[in-house]
Amino acid sequence: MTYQWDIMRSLGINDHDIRKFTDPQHWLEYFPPLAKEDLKSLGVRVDWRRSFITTDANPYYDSFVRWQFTKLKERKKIKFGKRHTIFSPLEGQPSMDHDRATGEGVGPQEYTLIKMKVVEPLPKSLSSLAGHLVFLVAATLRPETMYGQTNCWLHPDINYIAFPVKTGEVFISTTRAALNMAYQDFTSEYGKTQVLLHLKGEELMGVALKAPLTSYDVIYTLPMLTIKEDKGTGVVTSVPSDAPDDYAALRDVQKKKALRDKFGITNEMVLPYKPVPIIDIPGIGNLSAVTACDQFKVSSQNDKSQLEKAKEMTYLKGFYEGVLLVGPHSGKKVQEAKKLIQGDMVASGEAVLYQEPERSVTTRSGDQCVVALTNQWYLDYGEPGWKETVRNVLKGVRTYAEEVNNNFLTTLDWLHEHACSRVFGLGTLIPWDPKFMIESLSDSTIYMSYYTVAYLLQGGVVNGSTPGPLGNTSRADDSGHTKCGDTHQPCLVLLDCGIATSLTHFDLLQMRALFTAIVKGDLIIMLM
Ligand code: A2H
Repeated sequence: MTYQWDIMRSLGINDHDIRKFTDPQHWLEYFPPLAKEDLKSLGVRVDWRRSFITTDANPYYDSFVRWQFTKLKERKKIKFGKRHTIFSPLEGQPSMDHDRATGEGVGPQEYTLIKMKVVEPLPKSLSSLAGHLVFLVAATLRPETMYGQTNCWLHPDINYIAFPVKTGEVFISTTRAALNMAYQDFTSEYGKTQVLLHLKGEELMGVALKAPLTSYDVIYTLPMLTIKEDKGTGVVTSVPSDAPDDYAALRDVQKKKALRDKFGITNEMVLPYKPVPIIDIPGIGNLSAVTACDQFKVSSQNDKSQLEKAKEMTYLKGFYEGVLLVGPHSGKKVQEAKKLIQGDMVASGEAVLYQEPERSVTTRSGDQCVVALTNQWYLDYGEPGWKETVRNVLKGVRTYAEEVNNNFLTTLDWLHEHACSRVFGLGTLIPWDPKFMIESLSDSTIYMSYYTVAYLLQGGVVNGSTPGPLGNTSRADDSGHTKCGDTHQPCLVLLDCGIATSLTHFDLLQMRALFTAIVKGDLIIMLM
């Protein structure tokens, strides 16, 4: 493990001086002049008059960001509420891209947790839970396939825990998934799980379950060796009609008596279970996984390359062209039925929604992130009207490379609520709720425009401690108000103070379009 202290030593800073960095302000004083010297020695040509610090150590920039956020709030683009966010339990706050050591760009992934009820009397390994309703909770992306469940998969070597949830029921999953659930209000104490039992997968083999929607009265837990510990709950429901992984693994257990014997699986738990036709895919049929595994001669659950081909053949086509053959939504396309069936199961208490990071996210402090429901200020980037405005603006922006334009469009598609508050760090405090700070990506969306006028305000003094060429007039006072112009609107003030040149600067940098996108034309009108 390399500590920050080691990195600073490697930069040639002595122990006495390293101590000073415990004051975050010291970073702002120490590094900028050195970076400037390095850049100069590289021969980089820079207009140093436009350098500035982007925290509240610089009152000019601070007032610029406060103005931006006040404006967004007035326009109802910033909201408050519980939202699913990538979150660091150690730091106790959302972990945004800048805070991460791994997992940049990773967001929450939603799964449906299928509640598979352990049939009473409880098996020996769970006997201490007698009197509780106990569920193995399986994470699936395909709730509409639950009509075809034939068994439940557990990995014999993975560790699971049994823990109580708010409803009084007991869930069984991996510890990692339980922690995510605890941060999503599943447990009675936020962020905490009370472990009732530690169980190895092999102790839970051959357990009888009652699962929602399936035509089989009782199904059993069986071993699957390809289950990943760091995905979902480590409990996987098996639909051999539509998932090649499930079909291959079920065939393995059905064919290999030695495998059954090893885990105490009896014939009755496996042999009567056949894939059930539940979805028709035009051109493939109503047992797509069986057809695909046969076609690609998948030999076992470990036949990775052939399974990949089988999955490629079935999944995409199944989603876009598959038609449901069973249940109240029979005849509907899979795409349409998925949400409806998910909704039905959630409403009836047979399933719950669960989220986790779509890939591993670790913070710079080394913490493994979860998805948490947290109260926070968030930018409502998902609002359709706002997106439409931005799309229209983008039509008028020359991006030179088509790829850049496409990247903007793709981002606009997936962009949704974005947490913009945090509880510690450097930056600008939220003007109307100063116990929160504006997160360091959110305060940089239009900061480039500040370069256009920075030299007039600060004249190269990075923390704005001495007035720039414009004098002291446009500097914000403590409340965010400025001496000239009306309330907390530094940009407007700049104009009031006579910066006619800024219009040209904005045009030059093509900032106009960006501004329109973000504040719906406000600045343009002001600049005009
Ligand atoms: B799916 P993604 Cl019918 N290890 O549910 C391995 N696989 C796991 C897992 C784990 N820890 N946790 C969940 N899964 C499986 C049904 C299904 C699924 C069908 C068709 C496709 C399909 C029945 N099994 O998934 O890596 C679960 O199997 C194909 C995408 O997060 C879950 O949904 O994309 C899926 O993998 C989640 O995979």
